[in-house]
Amino acid sequence: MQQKQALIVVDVQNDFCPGGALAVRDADAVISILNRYIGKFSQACLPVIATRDWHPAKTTHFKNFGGLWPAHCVQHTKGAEFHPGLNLGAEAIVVSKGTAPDEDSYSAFQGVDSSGVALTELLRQLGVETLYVGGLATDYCVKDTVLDGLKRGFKAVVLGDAIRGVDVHPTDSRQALAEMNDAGAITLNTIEESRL
Ligand code: VGL
Ligand code: ZN
Repeated sequence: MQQKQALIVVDVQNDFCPGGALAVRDADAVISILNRYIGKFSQACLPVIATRDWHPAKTTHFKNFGGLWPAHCVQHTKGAEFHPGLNLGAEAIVVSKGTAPDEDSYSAFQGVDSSGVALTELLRQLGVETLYVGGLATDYCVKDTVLDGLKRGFKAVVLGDAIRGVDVHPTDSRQALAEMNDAGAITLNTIEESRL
């Protein structure tokens, strides 16, 4: 595997998985695929970054306070925990986003690590050039993270079979993938993984 790559596992949290407050259909199907990528990246000593939606109980992101969504991924709740099936090693870097009560953004580039370092800064410090992005949800956080990454000069590879979308409208995920590809992201499916 070439160097200067990082894996970004987006928001694989209980609330986005079956039974969660904002469950994404078939979300748990991404877990075993992402576990294999996590294994590959860890083995190659390449960074693994796990993002999480990390909201306060009151935020303009939630329906009750003027936003779009039912309450989800509230800080320190079970719903905000990573799915127990996700094998994040101790070396995984956790990036939290959506933490401000007036924040209604989706991109992981709005997030910070446990020391408050922003994602762009982290990636630059690690010498990362290419982002491999999978997780939830295709039409929100995955999309905005990939588009933001491209804007900031990173190359982006979308892990095509390791993403699932909310699909408020049935074609949202398909459109999101098309938008990411139009902006310059490549899609990789595990069948083609031998390229890594
Ligand atoms: C997300 C909806 C609401 C996401 C976060 O991470 O894709 N989607 N909050
Ligand atoms: Zn959210």
